[in-house]
Amino acid sequence: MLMDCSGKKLDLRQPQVMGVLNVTPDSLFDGGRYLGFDDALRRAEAMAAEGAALIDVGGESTRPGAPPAAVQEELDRVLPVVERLARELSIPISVDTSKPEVMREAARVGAGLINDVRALLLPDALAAAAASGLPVCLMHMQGSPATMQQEPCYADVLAEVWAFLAERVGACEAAGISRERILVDPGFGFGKTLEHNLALLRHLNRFTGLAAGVMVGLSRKSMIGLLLDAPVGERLAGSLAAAVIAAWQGACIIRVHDVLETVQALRVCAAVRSVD
Ligand code: 8Y7
Repeated sequence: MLMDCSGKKLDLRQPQVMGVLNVTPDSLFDGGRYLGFDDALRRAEAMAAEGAALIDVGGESTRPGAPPAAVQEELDRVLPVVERLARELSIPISVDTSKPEVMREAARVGAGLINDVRALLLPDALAAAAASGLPVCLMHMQGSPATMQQEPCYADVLAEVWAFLAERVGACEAAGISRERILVDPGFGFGKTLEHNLALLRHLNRFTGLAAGVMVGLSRKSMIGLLLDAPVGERLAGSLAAAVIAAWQGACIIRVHDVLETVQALRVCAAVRSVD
């Protein structure tokens, strides 16, 4: 299936890699390294050359405990980068935001997808996303970034995350965003313990029927760190294993920091999966 991302086509029949481009001063892994405009462009070009099928540009840190960014600050960080990359690169540019103002402006300058960790729940976000005509990724989070890792609690994590995403898909459809433009994401690490994350990954295939596809972000997250007892810089192999487990179960977009390595791992996964 091909997803139309503002005129650029995204092939969801094979698992694809989304490269992370943080333009925040304080993100988890590459924070502070890609702040400058020229550095951000170079980094995005490198990820495209390594085989990324899309680039996710984010200007608000959602790491646990992070303070919220002001609207103007986020616009100032994100828009110039989205505009330039959308023009220069042949792959779609995704905007990682929850703010309706950022969605509207990013769409205007050429963004191809809206990636919202708050699943279009902020006031006016659903209307702004619908009006943009862009595909959306709806992510599950329990609580808010400030408090989400304090005491994550579920009676049945699979059922609750599934029900939340199903409700948000329904809300999108009611607002005029058709299913073929909707991706869902269980939100690894967003208000989840290691056990919750492992259960979601083990049973990720249960989410594939909810919308057009499943997206995941597992790259270098603390669940990998906990399993390996490794700092963020030493989580590549673990992240690749998690990416393959997700793709094997049908995830179609894997959001990562390490594009080349993940592209290679997914190519092997896709080749085996395509055998009858
Ligand atoms: C995710 C994400 C982050 C994720 C989606 C990090 C913006 C934290 N994680 N978006 N964003 N899914 N859809 O470690 O898992 O990259 S930020």
